[in-house]
Amino acid sequence: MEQLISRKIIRRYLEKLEGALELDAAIVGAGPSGLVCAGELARAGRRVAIFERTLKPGGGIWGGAMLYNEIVLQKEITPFLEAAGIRYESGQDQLVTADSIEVASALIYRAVHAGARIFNGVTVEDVIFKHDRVSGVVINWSPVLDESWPVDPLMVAARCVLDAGGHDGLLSAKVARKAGVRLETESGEVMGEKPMWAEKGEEATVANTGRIYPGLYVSGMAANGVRGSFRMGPIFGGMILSGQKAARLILEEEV
Ligand code: 48F
Repeated sequence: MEQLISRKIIRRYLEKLEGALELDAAIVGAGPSGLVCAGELARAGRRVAIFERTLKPGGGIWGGAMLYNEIVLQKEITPFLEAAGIRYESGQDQLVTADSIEVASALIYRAVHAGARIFNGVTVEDVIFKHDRVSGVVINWSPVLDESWPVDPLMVAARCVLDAGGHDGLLSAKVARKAGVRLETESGEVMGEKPMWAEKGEEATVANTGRIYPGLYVSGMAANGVRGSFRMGPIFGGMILSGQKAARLILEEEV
């Protein structure tokens, strides 16, 4: 019995991993923008996988604000919330609140159920860079990297890569540094996130979402980190719109 359990798990996992070695889009990080983008691309029939460093897809959603597990969204996002089956509380102003656990689990379920694969505990440590284009990701088990063990990674080919890795745009910075290229930003490099300004940060995260190098896209807070815009804290409408915009652009421009 025990060996049957093990065999089933090993076989199935390897089937999933092997099925993800050639992707239309490889997404770095299962925060809200990455999850929304993955769900939209999978619903459009594209091969998409998310590689998430931690055990827990959902990124910054779970903890709400200072562990108060509620998040705030703009009223205009409510059609998306309703389609995703997420309940919310509405008042007189332009903001609604939702339970962060319900939002995180709904976004994860929607992405996976639409056909996106999430590989948790896997870090994207580098990209494949060929013919002046980002062409995939280089992955390794997060604990291997945390322990600095000298273990070589595996590689996944992808027609494009989305850096949805959150606040600092670290992967994009690594691409620019290691490939020695200028990114499609004002300064040609990762500009660094600015302090808090909720309204500006929300607008910017959507405006900043897009291609920053052939084959490389940014969304969510990584987009603000890369293009030097403000942060916005526990308001999440911009993250959802950013994920949708990333998917739209990838469908139009890449796959
Ligand atoms: O930061 P994060 O939640 O992504 P986001 O879509 O959303 C930001 C908001 O949660 C919040 C905010 C309010 O609107 O400002 O912060 O920008 O999630 C990013 C995910 O990417 C993972 C990381 O563990 C997190 O779950 N991640 C980061 N770098 C890597 C990675 C990497 N190199 N490889 C794999 N996963």
